[in-house]
Amino acid sequence: MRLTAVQLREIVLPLVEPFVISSGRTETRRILLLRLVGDDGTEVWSEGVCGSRPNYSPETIDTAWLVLRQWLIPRAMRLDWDHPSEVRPALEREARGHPMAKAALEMGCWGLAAASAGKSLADYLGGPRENVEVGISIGIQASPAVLAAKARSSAAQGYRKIKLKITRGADIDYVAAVREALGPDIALAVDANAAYTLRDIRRLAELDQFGLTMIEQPLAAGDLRRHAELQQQLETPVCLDESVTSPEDVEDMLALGSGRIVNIKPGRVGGYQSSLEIHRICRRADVPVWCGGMLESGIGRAYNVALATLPGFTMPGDLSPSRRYWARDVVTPEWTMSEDGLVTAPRRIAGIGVEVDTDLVDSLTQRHETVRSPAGSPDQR
Ligand code: OSB
Ligand code: MG
Repeated sequence: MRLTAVQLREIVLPLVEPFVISSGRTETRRILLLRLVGDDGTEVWSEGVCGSRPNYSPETIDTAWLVLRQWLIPRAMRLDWDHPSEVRPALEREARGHPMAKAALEMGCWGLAAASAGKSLADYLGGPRENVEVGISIGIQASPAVLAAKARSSAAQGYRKIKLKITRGADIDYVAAVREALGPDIALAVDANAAYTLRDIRRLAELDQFGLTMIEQPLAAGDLRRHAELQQQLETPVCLDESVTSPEDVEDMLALGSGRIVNIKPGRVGGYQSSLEIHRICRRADVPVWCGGMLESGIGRAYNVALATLPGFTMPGDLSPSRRYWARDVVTPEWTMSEDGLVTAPRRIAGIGVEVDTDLVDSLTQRHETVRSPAGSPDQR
């Protein structure tokens, strides 16, 4: 397969309610979409997970646009691949870093391969799970009481895991109110998005009393050694999110003891090939993984849901239905969740498994640019 054209698009989608994490607030999502065309005429959409500000990761939608247009797309176009697993090594040789930009393109190549083979993404990946358990990620709220009310309504909707965003100054009281409101049985987790330092160790240890499933990314992304020190002093399992951008990061986490659970966001770790490797490493080490989210549109969600059908994804993913994010999603049908908190991986339509509403995408498009393959023969490396 060779790429003949890749279109970059930026669309703007307003969230139905603002989403607040320790490092910032999002009201409207600027989303990077790619439309890939293969030399057999197959077309597919993919999505980048980068935000508009570098508050979660160093990448933004603008850095991804630049590196995709200038380096990654031209490099991928020189490749004639038999299998999409060949794309990642070429992109890694071409550019250091920029895993989110790479993921948007690399996953699109997997989508293209699946579509070209007449298979759904889940079938192409070989994921056996029909339904995937869904958890909700609730942003920081104005008070413990407001948060508890939101958590209660989420539990009533069927979510299998409730994850609360926390930060310094909005942690213990908030978690206490939710545990009190929901009772001891529901899976409850917290996500600090790197808000703490090792000096907060005693405060973080107070969270042990709530029987949390995990504390996600308490410390800074690069703090693998410090996470190990923290994990030794906590009963609550540490889950890494921002710290993991490659399979090597997971090997380091395991060697150091920096955590016991991994949040795999394919869009954060460079794409599917990297995600499959992380999944394999974690299965071998008996470390549970789950699929995180980045407020994706229905396009990015398709890639996440398909990945989460793999056997190592044993914990509920941040794979909420379209309505939790958008008044209207860009795909048909929209993503839904059953009353008992499951999302089904679509297997009837080849490729990403849902149709993209291109009229809606057009009307939301802020800018677009198409990179076309120059005439000439591809190289094989
Ligand atoms: O840390 O998991 C995170 C959203 C934006 C940036 C970081 C995170 C999140 C979420 C949202 O938790 C999960 C979702 O998409 O539902
Ligand atoms: Mg997180």
